[in-house]
Amino acid sequence: MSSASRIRLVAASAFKRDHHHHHPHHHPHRPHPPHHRQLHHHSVGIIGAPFSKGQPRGGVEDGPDRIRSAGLVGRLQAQGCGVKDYGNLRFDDVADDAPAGRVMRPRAVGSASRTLAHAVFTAKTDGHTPVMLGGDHSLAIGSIHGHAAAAGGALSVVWVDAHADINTPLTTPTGNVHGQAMSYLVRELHSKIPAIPHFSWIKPCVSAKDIVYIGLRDVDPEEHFILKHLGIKVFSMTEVDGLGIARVMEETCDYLFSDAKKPIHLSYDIDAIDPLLAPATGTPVVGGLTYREGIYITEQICQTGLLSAVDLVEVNPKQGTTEAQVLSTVQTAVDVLLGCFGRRRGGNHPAGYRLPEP
Ligand SMILES: [Mn+2]
Repeated sequence: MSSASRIRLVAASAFKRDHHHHHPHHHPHRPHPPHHRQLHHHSVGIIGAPFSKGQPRGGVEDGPDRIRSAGLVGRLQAQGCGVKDYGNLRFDDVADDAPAGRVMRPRAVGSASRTLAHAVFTAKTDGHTPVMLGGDHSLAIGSIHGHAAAAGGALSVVWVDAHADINTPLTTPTGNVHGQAMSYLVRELHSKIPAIPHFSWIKPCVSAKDIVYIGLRDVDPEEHFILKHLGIKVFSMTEVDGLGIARVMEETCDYLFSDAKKPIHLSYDIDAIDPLLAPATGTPVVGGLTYREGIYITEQICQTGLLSAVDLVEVNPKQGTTEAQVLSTVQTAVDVLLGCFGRRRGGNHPAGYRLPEP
């Protein structure tokens, strides 16, 4: 082998390694956004929350381990993130958990949410960006509550979902708390929430004006009333179709940053993504986000430099009819999370990278 071709091989392998590692860095000739530095210092705290009692289907408790099995930790590390995996939470069994009004399994949900709130609070105060792997979306009660307590001030919530999950205990058609999670958190709905066993610790901690929904396409009439009545910002699939996802994200950021730049809580329900790609979920709805739209949301949220906690919920391996369906759902979930922490589809390279000299 000539020395010239050996050099080419060395250079090629260096680039291959670099490509493989996906280190986040902007190309040097482009101006860096002001939050540029933060892209290199993600420290992720993974919290598994194998909880399914906010809805009736078994299997969603297997979500955290399936998402880990797809290589989440290693891939986050490969793109330059520090990762602490706190493992899976263990939730108390509640023997007698009769419905409270329409609300199903209230004691189990209330107590699991409280456990999760403490875990998210701890991960935040340890200096990590918590990633809560669900489990069903009732877990957002605990996740957002714990995040708000640790942040100490107002949060923005970006809720990416086919559903609004904002039924109150009195409007819920099913009683499942995963369809009510937001109602317990919004200050403006506080007077509409009755007392529920094991829920008394929950204090509303998000203002209606600090919420943006993206991807909605299955909203109950009572929920639609709430969204309109409170003036909550919604980019349903109609707006995604009409404006395009780039404009939706531009408007999302303009809206959220119009007064102060608050930490962002991203609550990402995998059912926001079209069920052709992410079918292994409890309540799939046709006409969802494409892979590209779903990932673009995460790239743009990451670029704000304000992402402060993430939920990835409702991956239910038992709802897949084939292993390929489960894998497609799980791999999409992993890509959503990688996008939250600096992965760019245009490629990345480490900050200190230097071309090999001949
Ligand atoms: Mn949801």
